[in-house]
Amino acid sequence: MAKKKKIRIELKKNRQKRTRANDLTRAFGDEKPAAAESVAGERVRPKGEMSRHRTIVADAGEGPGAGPGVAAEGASGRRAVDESSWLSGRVVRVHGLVNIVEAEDGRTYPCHVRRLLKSMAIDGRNVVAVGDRVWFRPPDSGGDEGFIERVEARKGVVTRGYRGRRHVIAANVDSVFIVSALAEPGLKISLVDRYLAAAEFSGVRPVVVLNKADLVDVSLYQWVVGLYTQLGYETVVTSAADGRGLDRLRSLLRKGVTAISGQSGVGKSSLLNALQPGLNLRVNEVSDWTSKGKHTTTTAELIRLDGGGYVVDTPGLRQFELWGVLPGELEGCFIEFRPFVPLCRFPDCSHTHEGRCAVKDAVYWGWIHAGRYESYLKLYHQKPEDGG
Ligand SMILES: Nc1nc2c(ncn2[C@@H]2O[C@H](COP(=O)(O)OP(=O)(O)OP(=O)(O)O)[C@@H](O)[C@H]2O)c(=O)[nH]1
Ligand SMILES: [Mg+2]
Ligand SMILES: [Zn+2]
Repeated sequence: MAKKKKIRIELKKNRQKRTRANDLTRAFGDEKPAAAESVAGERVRPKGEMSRHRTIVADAGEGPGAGPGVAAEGASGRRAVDESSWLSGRVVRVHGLVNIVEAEDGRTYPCHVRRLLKSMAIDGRNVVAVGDRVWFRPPDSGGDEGFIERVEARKGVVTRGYRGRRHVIAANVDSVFIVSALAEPGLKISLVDRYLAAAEFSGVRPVVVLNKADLVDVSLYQWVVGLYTQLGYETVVTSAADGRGLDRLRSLLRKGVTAISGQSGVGKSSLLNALQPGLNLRVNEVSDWTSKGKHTTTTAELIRLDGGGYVVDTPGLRQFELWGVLPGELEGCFIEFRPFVPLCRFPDCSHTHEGRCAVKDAVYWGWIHAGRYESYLKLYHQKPEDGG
């Protein structure tokens, strides 16, 4: 663990964004194979920094035949593929080894992933995630399952870290609702901050949703709304039970793909059911949220909404680690820290123990909320958070 950390710090080269263009060493280090270049769309880290993450399948082209999914095959002796029969679609559900792909005409096909694509993935998992845009070969006549031949480059991803591995929960996500409950289970600011940091890191627009407002005196939580609104995050107080806030959510959902995340039992599925009657997503029937019956939603699913837009209902996570975010990159995930970071005495200031730290000064003067700074420290020291 400690060894890993050391390597990571070397890689960090703090403040890479300020490196001048005439730095030849850096330019050299920047050279990447063409395939890596084309995945720039998969932003898993703040702008302007090199990615340490290898990407499974890269793609620059529009139609079948343009990307490395085929090129890689060519290197080992191109086989004859009839790409004209491929269809494009979107993965709406992953069931073990079978992926449900929705073609453009709305029909769904169960599909396996071609072995070549699997071998290109680092951990063998998550070659394909819900929301992925794919090209697939539909089942032959008489066959039951098709084959995913190519996966397009991803844009926004919702990931979680679990036992040191990165798990993509949803791909090509524009926005993420970070759902918390004001009660049952009680609000945990540090968990909200953790989700917010993850969203910043992935370049996905976060919306803070504070649900179960019917169970509390909302005036006691006005400061939370104020805190996140001042940071520039859309913050909505909702109740799946009495319907407040749902209109606002509905209008936020109208465009693009929104992932619904948050710990188990906060009411993610209930909110979606209330937003679109008829969805009938399974919700926890046990009203006592502390009892078993937790983790009612078990797989992510992409759902088309009547009013436009798509949502991905996700299962609450037991543990939510910020996979792949290095301690030195965290400062960029706390948006209000950004203006202060360049003012610290030491260019590689971690804002934890150093003297003349502009971030700590800002906390002292109240320009940065102390609770947010505490969340930063927790994340910096990689303390796992019980996500439900
Ligand atoms: N009073 C009240 N209860 C709610 C509200 N929203 C959800 N609940 C209840 O909270 C429990 C959990 O709701 P779910 O929708 O299953 O929660 P979830 O976030 O989807 O949980 P997972 O699928 O396990 O991640 C259920 O018993 C719901 O009836 C709300 O706004 N007010
Ligand atoms: Mg659910
Ligand atoms: Zn500092």
